Amino acid sequence: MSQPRSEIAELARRLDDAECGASEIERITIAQAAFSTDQAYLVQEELIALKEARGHRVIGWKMGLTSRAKQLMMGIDQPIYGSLLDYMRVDPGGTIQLGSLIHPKVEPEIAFVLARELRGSGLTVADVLAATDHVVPALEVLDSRYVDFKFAVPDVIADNTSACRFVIAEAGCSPESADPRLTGVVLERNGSVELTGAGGAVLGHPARSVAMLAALLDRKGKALPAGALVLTGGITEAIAVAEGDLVSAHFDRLGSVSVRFGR
Ligand code: OOG
Ligand code: MG
Repeated sequence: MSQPRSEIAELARRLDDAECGASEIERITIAQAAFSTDQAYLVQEELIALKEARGHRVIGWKMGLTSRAKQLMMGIDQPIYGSLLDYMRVDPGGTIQLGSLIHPKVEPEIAFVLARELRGSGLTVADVLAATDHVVPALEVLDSRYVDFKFAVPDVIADNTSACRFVIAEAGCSPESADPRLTGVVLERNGSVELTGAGGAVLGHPARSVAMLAALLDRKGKALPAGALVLTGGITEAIAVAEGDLVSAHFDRLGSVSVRFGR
């Protein structure tokens, strides 16, 4: 079912306002049960265009719902993608102010930085690894713009997959010196272990998440350019945060990344 351009634009504006005003909104599929995944990606594109019109830049991509932990947590078993914009990037060890967010959660991820363009729908793990410059520890901070952080697939796609903030460690490793599938991670809050996992939780190999992203973008005639930054998806569940929390993710061989939450 096609939807008038004006409705797509209106949904994007509502989501953008919710993010900018840190106020939650009702999910789209409550009023529009037939709202589809294809329509949702159009809303996402429009939402990003609104931000670009204000001077923001897309600086990377993210995959979501790529691990069983995340799929079970959110009740959705379909991987999805979104864009990362410049204002979302926080320096490692930096502070995120909770006052400008709705109900943020944080999750550990392995990020890929590409040395070469990746394009097409049939890429293998080996193709992705051969095109990878380095892999690097990341924390993603999600903040669904929907009431109670609850949504169906089209809702979360329209909402740019809950993208909010992200932190990338200063240094990573080549995928030859640290196998991303076997890379273990320990997620800590204020020095106590909260959750643990390994890269293989992400679609069997986090490089498969990059291949799936390339395939999804290919349907739109797009490629991942050389230098692209890709967050491959939460390895563990995401944890809710409170003022004063220091959250850190320690990855075998890759290193650590942390972020603090302020008022
Ligand atoms: C959707 C985004 C999921 C991930 O890494 O699984 C995501 C959500 O859970 O709000 O970023
Ligand atoms: Mg994520």
